[in-house]
Amino acid sequence: MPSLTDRIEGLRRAFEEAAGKAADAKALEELRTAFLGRKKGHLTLLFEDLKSVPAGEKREAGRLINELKQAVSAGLEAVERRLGAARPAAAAASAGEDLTLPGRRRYVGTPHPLTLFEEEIERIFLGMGFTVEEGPEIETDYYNFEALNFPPHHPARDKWDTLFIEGDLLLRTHTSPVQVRVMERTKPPIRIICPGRVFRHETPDPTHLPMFMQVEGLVVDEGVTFAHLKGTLEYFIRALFGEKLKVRFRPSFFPFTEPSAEVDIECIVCGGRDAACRVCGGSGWKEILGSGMVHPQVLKNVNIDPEKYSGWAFGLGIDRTAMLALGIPEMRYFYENDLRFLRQFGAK
Ligand code: 2NM
Repeated sequence: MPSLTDRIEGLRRAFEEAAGKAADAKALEELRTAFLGRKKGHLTLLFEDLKSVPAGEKREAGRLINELKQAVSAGLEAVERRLGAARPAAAAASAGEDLTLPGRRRYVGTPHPLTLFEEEIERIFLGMGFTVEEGPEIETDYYNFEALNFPPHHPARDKWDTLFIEGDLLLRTHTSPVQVRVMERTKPPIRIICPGRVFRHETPDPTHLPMFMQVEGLVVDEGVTFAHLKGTLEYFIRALFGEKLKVRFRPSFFPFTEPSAEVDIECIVCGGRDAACRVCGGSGWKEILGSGMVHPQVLKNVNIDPEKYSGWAFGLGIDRTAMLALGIPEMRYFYENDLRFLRQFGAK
């Protein structure tokens, strides 16, 4: 039996020779097991034999075994580095690949820009205590027009604006019928917004489509005034477009509100400085929504007492407002589902 010192020296040489020859991951693992294996590895056996070394020589023998263990660990790491660096480069070269090319990005789907914009509007109103309500896209004449105080011969009832289905049925031209339905079944206070698709008999052009998105809002309670309408809509518009934006209220008319107002914001494209601006036409203002105090007749129609309660409402086109906010020149882009357009929005 050779001395422990000789065995250590022999194992060191054996390791170095084997490490130099190891050419693949399998050889590396075999070498690791042979030397560091927990049960039968050379080093485990050496540590076991250390027990029978005479007391005076134990210290020095232990030091030598530990030294070998460190040398083996370092040697295995060196082999691992050599194999790791060589393998992909060699494999790639033989397969004719160029590892310096950038990776291919995989496109995962993202929410539609109109969905993102609708959610942003919802977030602002949810923050003010509103809730979101939805309703049917196919409506009756009553909910779409009559309950909303449309006179029998009002032009908006004309077939040029409304897509009729049959009999009493039509495609809703706004989301106001959702608000009528909520008022019918809810005792004030009411604070809701109603987003959804609406339909009009329109010839498509850059800013008109027969189907688009709208969001309407409604507040009904005791003591609600035009000041609440102004304050709430101004807060909403500034939250959406920016705090410093100029906003103006301009008298208007709707059958279902009295008084009524349209709301303009300063043109965010030219700021009123371009007489030929394609967005505001040089006026410096851009209309973004219609609003007003709910007509007492509308409240009566849903059995809410207009002597006790009052309300205000607004309606806004999501598509048109998103076009303005995002600088999109064609409403059709929202519905063509061209990936080159859609990929510009949402998380990448
Ligand atoms: C608008 C403009 C002004 C409106 C009114 C109502 C209801 F149901 F309460 F009477 N809903 N929405 C309204 C008011 C809508 O859209 C331009």
